[in-house]
Amino acid sequence: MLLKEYLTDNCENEQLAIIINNLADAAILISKTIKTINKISQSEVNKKSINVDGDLQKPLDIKSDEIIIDYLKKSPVAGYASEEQEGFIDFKNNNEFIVFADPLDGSSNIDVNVSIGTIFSIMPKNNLLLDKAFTQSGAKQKSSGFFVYGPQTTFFLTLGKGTLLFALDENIEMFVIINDEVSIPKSTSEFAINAAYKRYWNSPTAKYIQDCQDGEEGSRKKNFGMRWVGSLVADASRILIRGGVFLYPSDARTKYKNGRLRLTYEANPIAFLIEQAGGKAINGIDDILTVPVKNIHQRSPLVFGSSDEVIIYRKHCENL
Ligand code: AFP
Repeated sequence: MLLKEYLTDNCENEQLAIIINNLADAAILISKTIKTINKISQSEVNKKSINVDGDLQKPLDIKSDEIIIDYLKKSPVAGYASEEQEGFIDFKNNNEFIVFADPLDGSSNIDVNVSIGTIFSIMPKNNLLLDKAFTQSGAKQKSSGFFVYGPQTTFFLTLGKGTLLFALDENIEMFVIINDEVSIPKSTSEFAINAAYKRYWNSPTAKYIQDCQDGEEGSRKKNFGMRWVGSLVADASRILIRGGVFLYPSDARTKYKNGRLRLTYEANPIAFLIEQAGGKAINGIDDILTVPVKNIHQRSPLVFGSSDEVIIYRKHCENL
């Protein structure tokens, strides 16, 4: 079944269906743009700038954001917030839905050909003025998804009725369902964390990871493996497909005392997909989807994946 057909049959709100179809078309263009990178001079690719939050910004980050804005301007969308924009864009209309996006997540992997992607979250304004609508908690999402530009271009989507996985059929340039009921295994023996920052970890994180590393001789009585792509969409895709637990906790670095990832356009959309696939997503203690939003670029600790492991990690945080 094609994405368009799935949305016709399952998305009650026609405007929401149009927005998702247009975001999918934007992703297809972003995917193509990335693949033609060899036609962009290497100096252009490596040109760096800094975004509003002090993070590295590359030409493809900006290009991806521009592509999404072009497609949203053709969609029934009232406003747009992005990692690459300081404040939200007001499209000056009375449309009901607003969109958050990380236009190109994992951009430090662009010039080394590692999977990167686009993350989005869609919410209704709920009769709020735009500035208030953009500070609603993740529980208000009506849809979220992310595209992975990797060996295949894939697309995880939720409308709040489970999580689905699509793959781009390059011959017809359309997304086709390959799994209509993505389900994360409750248990796992694979964790994902950037172990280089061990000296910055809080004690719950240090305890949880040490127990995993102690293997079957330790308290967990089983061996664990580790993966860390350095691209949230790639790690989330693996976890949605085969299970696992992802941790980007708060740490002792000043810039990351609330974690590195952003709540509105990274943690919230990922958490919605993970929960709809039977997993859990927390900031340590609280479910991500309940965390109050104070501003668009607010950072949050993020631990998500196989529910058994997230529960064990949460117990360490509760015992802190
Ligand atoms: P970039 O977009 O700057 O590459 O950051 C990617 C990311 O936001 C997320 O996709 C990764 O999971 C995480 O940062 C990697 O962070 P570290 O580089 O600190 O491991």
